[in-house]
Amino acid sequence: MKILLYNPDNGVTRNFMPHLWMFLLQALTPEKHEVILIDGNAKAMTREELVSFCKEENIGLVGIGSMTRMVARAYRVADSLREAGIKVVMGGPHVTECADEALGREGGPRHADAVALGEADEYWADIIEDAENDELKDIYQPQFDDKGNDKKPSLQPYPHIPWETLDLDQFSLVPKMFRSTLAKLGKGWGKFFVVPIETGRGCPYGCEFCTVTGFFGDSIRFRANEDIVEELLRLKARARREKGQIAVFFIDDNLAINKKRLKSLLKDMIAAGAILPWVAQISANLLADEELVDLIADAGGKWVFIGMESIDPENMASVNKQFSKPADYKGVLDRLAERNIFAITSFIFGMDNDTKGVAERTVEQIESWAPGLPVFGQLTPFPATPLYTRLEKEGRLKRKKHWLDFAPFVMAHTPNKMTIKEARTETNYAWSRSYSPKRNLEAVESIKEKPLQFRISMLVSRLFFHGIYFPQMGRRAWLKLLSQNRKPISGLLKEGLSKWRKVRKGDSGGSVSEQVFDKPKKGYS
Ligand code: B12
Ligand code: SF4
Repeated sequence: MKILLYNPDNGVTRNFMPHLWMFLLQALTPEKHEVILIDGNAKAMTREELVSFCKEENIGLVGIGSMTRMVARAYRVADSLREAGIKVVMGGPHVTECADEALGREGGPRHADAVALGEADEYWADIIEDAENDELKDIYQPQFDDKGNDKKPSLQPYPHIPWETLDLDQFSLVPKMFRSTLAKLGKGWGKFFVVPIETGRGCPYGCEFCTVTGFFGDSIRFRANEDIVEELLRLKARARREKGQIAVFFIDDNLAINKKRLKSLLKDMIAAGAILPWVAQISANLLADEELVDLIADAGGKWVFIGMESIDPENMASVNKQFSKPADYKGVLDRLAERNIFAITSFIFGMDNDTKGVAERTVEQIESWAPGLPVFGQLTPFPATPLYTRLEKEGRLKRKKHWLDFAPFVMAHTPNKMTIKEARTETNYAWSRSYSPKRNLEAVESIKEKPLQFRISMLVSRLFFHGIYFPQMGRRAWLKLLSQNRKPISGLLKEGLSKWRKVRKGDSGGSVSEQVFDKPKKGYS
């Protein structure tokens, strides 16, 4: 049977990396079946095109995965496929919590032939077998243990995802208009992929707004170090073979949740030379450990995603995240920046103690720290979270099923101390100020003592990052952005060119790129 795994586009713009679940389920599919992957964020297709594609390819089963924010879109795609007689199974965090909605048991239309609850690793093959025999059940879920809890996959062994041979072309991040020019610049510049890798699942912290503790559980399961190192080495070999740039996103919710285990993993990566540039999510409270931060730098860590949420400790307490202390944020970012690691800092507006002006107060603080990539969202009650239950009890939910009429940056409940409209204005202010040409220039200049490649990385990341959250896909949008940011771009280009000329005149050994992009010094600048 031919199976299509489809990820609907998120309605904003493209994701910067593919979703792991597709590769994982593909790897867990019995060999006799063929699996095709399409990510709507990377390869835009109308519903009609998708249906024709499935018919032409004789697809027997479509698997759709979705977060809450794109579930309405996922349902529409599923409806079109089912109308054309194609079987659909849906999985992921949203339908796990709202299975009845997907199955039309709440009075609305039915969208899926079957739903997959929780982690599907151990029963995905059963779904395929039942689909092949035309015996799909409504609901699939993990087996239960003696206490009636889901039996979670141990992750040891972990499926072999054949990164070395997978067709990743739809996921190259270099915009088409720049590919040929960049390819001429040097080895591997025409292609760039960010590949998701997990090293463990679960989080014990239970922040009020988060689905992770409920979904993956509060005890953590880790993969074996050797297995992760082997996966990284295969990716590194591919990057070398194809002369492409590959970076890794460790998608664990908190890579350092067990510091001892992370240190041992990083030491194993360093010993095996399994070093690729990587990004990981780590909470601020775990980044005070100097040895750990040194190891992160030595093992290739370039960016750390930190859920900072708010600069107001009262807000942090209100969402059960008081373990993360705003007073520590500056120190954490400085410690990282000393090692040339920068942070993607995530903030939430519309929290219970937020008042008008919160964006300005927050951004002012952010601007006094080491530069990074701030991200701003709003407090969102995802189904089955403690936050959803609390707001429902308090009668504060304005749109109980906000996902069915998803609107970016429009809150589903009224914040305590401002209106929904004000929360939106605050969020827009924070984004536009933080990624203005003025701020981009300041961010690059604030690290002028750093080697050239870190400043280029800071600027390029800033230009791209805004595009993850706001549409920035067309040639005109890009040209406008480049023109607005011409000052730092031309400054860095000039510096790079003059270094390049010097290197060409009096060659002192090593490759041109090694000499232009100074090798980072030990002891850090
Ligand atoms: C990586 C990640 C991202 C990446 C992008 C996603 C990507 N390309 O991978 C980034 C950083 C960009 C991101 C952004 C956001 N994210 Co995010 N992200 C994650 C994260 C950390 C890992 C996802 C992952 O790969 N997990 C590991 C895989 C193996 O698990 P899985 O996807 O759940 O898949 C398993 C099962 O669900 C099931 N399954 C899944 N799909 C399907 C489909 C079928 C057919 C079947 C049978 C089974 C199945 O089988 C899989 C194997 O067991 C999760 C948290 C988490 N631990 O999952 C949050 C998470 C998915 N994100 C979340 C959110 C809210 C967001 C944002 C909206 C945050 C924000 N306010 O901006 C944005 C949205 C961005 C956008 N434009 O869409 C929420 C979603 C909650 C919900 N109910 O929807 C999560 C769960 C985190 C949380 N705090 O609650 N995210
Ligand atoms: S927000 Fe992060 S730390 Fe808090 S429960 Fe979710 S995954 Fe864990």
